[in-house]
Amino acid sequence: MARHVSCDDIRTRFSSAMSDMYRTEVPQYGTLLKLVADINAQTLYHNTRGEDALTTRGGSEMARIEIERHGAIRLGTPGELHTMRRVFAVMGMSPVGYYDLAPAGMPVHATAFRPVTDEALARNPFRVFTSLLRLELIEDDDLRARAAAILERRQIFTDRLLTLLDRFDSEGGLNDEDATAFVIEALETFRWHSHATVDAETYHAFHQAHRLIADVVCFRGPHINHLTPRTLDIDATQQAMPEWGITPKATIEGPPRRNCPILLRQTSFKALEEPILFPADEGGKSGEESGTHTARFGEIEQRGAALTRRGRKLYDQLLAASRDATHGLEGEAQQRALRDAFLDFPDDETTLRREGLAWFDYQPNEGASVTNVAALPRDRGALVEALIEQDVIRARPITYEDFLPVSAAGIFRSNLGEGGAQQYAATDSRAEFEAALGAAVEDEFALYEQRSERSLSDCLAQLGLAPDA
Ligand code: OOG
Ligand code: NI
Repeated sequence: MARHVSCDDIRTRFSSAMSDMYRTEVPQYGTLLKLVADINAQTLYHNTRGEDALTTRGGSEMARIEIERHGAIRLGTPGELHTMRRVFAVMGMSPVGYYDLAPAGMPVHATAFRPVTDEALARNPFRVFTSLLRLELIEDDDLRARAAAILERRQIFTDRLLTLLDRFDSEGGLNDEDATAFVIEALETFRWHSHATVDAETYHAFHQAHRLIADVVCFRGPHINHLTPRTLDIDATQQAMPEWGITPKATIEGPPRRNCPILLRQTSFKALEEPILFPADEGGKSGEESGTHTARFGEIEQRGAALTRRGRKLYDQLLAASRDATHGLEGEAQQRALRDAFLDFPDDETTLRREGLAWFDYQPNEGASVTNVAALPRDRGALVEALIEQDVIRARPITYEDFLPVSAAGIFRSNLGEGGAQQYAATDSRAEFEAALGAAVEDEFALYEQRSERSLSDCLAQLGLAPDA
């Protein structure tokens, strides 16, 4: 029997093919890649934040940084989400986390498909923020029914892709030929279509209700709306963007610049106004009509340490509290106010670790050994601290692999335009989301905790300090 290609390989082939496709579709994305590569090289050369900006196991993060991307798509129906989970499963990507964007005025909820193990993340951490339109939030009955009918009629996956998904599910993998076909077929779902599926009037009616609704409902598929490279210095990249002919949004989302980067900082360039064609009306009285649609943009991100629940709570509190101070500010002034608002968030690795605010990965230092076992503390926390102090082991922050709902809402907003801001009531729709998905989303905190715990027990075992009970 032909051997199966590993899910990690299929993911890498797919993300590289998608990056190539997007570069052709949106040339500014290609410019952004060059700029980020340039800044990363400079940052590493000057090493001010270079290798230290790479958290977990420096070596493997260095290898992944050049290919590291995240993307985003917006789906229309529960069935689409269900099949999309099977598509990502072929690439070793699982749904992690639940993001409700309704409180931020977006009629969608979402998850992030991504690899979850140390090994798979080190190979290629490709992630896709995947939202599902919540039709029930469209107030107008008639419009809601029209949207549902249009979405019901479309098929965003090719027949061949569906056949390959069945084969993957029944045989537990794909051989090389099928893996190649899978990448080609799956890419079709993410492709841009400049022909809308509805006439101009219908498009404008959805657009009026919410720009996001028009973007999801009026096209043949869920075009990839951005692909994001990872920068080692987002402030420098943001600053350099205009010289490269790119206009960034005014403020960087997420935490302020710090000595120990935490979570995720992001900025984007504005969505392009792209020409589209509406089909001729049904009576054939008029031919194709031209128009424009803004959806696709470019984004960059800088990743820092994953926070524990406790750290995350502090982050959410400080971010909420900062809102008054940063209100109406942009650029440097906004970042300065944000920095002040975050002074209560410890900014050295030792405190972050001792106070249980961030997750760490533990490894024995090369050639290190324990000389006097009897003299070591018995309490695990104290033991770890003693071993770090004696230079026997090294702790490094674990990289945050997920997204932030407030930042995501900021990214959505800056690319959909501020007009037509909406308020939706917060309703917990996680159960509906998971029913559509056909699975529970994984808890990101539990994943980080497992990875941290495993690294610590492996590390202690390597030093002959494995707990015997
Ligand atoms: C997704 C926006 C969220 C991020 O990086 O937070 C996102 C979208 O616009 O569809 O990609
Ligand atoms: Ni993004």
